[in-house]
Amino acid sequence: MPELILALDVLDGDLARGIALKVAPHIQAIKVGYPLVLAEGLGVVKDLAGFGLPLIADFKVADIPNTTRLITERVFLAGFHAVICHGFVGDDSVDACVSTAREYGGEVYVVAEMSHPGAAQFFTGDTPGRLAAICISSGADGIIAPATRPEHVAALRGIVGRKRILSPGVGAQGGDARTVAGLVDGIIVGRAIYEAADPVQAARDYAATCR
Ligand code: OMP
Repeated sequence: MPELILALDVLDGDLARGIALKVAPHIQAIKVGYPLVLAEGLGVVKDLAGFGLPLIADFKVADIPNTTRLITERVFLAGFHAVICHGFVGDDSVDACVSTAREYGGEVYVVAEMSHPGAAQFFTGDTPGRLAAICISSGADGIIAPATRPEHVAALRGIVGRKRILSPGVGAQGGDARTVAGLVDGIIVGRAIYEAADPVQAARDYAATCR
């Protein structure tokens, strides 16, 4: 049964807190990225932590190991529970992210393949599989894999085994929650919940899909 993860990419702190409050009973985690943090500051993380749900930092960290370590420290000191990093920078950077996360009891997810159309330019051939293999070698907790390409998610499951797969691209990007629900550990949904006429009902519906 996959978790439902809300991608809270709104730009206003009050709006973010209001949506989180309403949909919290129907979701298992909240993902926060650059849009909300750059608009409202890192303090918003402490507010959202009040809902008692794990908070995933979607900063798609992609840097040299030292900078990755510094970023990852700030992520967990800010109150996040997990961080998303890129794997294409190489296993030394992912290793730095994982070892730093472990110092704080945090989780790391490595992007194996992205969900948007342009991802087909570089996340091709054996690249997603090699990125998924970095998740294994680094001891990361799982990968990000695209709901928009469920057959790729199925192939990546064959590589990561019991590691967790979190899958964005559902709803606004055209991915179908039902199709990937049986393949993944979490579906990530943003606009299809927070821009819905009734976000609570939308979250309820996705949660039902996950059951
Ligand atoms: P919606 O398209 O509004 O549901 O949002 C999807 C969320 O997942 C956004 O926060 C994206 O930044 C994120 N995401 C993708 O859409 N595609 C990816 O390949 C990876 C991510 C991610 O790492 O979360």
